Amino acid sequence: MARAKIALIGAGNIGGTLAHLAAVKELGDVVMFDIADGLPQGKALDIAESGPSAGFDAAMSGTSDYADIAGADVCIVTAGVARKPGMSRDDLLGINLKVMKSVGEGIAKHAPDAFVICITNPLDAMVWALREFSGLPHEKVCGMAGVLDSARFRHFLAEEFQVSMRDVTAFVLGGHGDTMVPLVRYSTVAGIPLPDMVKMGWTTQEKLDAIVQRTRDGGAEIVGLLKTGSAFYAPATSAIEMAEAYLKDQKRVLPCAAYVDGAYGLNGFYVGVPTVIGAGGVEKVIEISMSKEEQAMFDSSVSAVKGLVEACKGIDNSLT
Ligand code: A3D
Repeated sequence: MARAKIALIGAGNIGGTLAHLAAVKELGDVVMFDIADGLPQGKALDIAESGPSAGFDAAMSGTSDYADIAGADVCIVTAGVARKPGMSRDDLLGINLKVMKSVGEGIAKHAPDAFVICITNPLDAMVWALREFSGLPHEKVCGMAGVLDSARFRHFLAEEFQVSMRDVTAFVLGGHGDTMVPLVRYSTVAGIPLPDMVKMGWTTQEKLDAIVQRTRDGGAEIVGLLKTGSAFYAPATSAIEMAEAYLKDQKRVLPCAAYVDGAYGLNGFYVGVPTVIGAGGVEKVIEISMSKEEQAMFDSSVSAVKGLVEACKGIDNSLT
């Protein structure tokens, strides 16, 4: 069987890491697209030259011509600008909306059958705009945020409990941003819900609350440390987990920014929810029951995303 083709739109920090991970995991041949002259070609050649030592079989190429993404099975979009210290994700809206227009048109023309994973911020609004500009089926366009947010939550919890990250599951809902909703009740250590871990004396409610807040601020913490850009290793790894679920029809249960039509009282809206990802793309949106308090947090997250979508419509009147 021919190898899968993975197109990476944007060859910056996340794009380069995506290419390296896709190669090492032998997920398929990789084409990196970027408007920066020489950047995708240089990174592709560098990664290809790591192949003999790493021992992978995957072709790597770089391009500034959308025709080269033709027939891609997966497109992962990181094109645009990233945050600098003092900027919120929402500050990126106007610039990245224009980028989504060109990317959406490029994918529609050359890779209309791809499963598209958007990472560009502000995520929930950009994935919506990318879907609008590309016209692809809603289940084939989603956004990566929940896998990263829950990975951060899991990492902090594993540190607190001094247990393996593999045994910590975490659940994060809502938009990617300050209003994200880490669901403590559905997060566990080997099946033991976090509120029970508090009762068992493994941590205190105060410490748990601080971890939840650190998870919400996880992106800003890294921006503050790096000073010249935002996180890229963990975001790339999270998107690769989603791409692999699609390419291998794994039916993984992963949180992502998905099109929700009917569930959660929403009709036709992109927001972070638990989903099943397999060969059909986002095959299912899982609707969980929420307490009043959780519902209130989710509602405020949804209204923050709605505000961004309205702002996009105000900037580009082809969006309705
Ligand atoms: P960066 O290293 O700046 O790479 C972005 C690349 O996009 C650059 O190489 C640009 O040349 C390229 N680019 C700009 N305009 C275009 C265009 N029109 N077509 C093609 N390529 C273009 O950024 P990065 O890789 O660190 O981050 C990429 C995006 O991901 C940013 O918007 C970040 O805010 C976002 N991000 C999201 C998360 C989530 O969890 C959702 C996490 C981290 C970063």
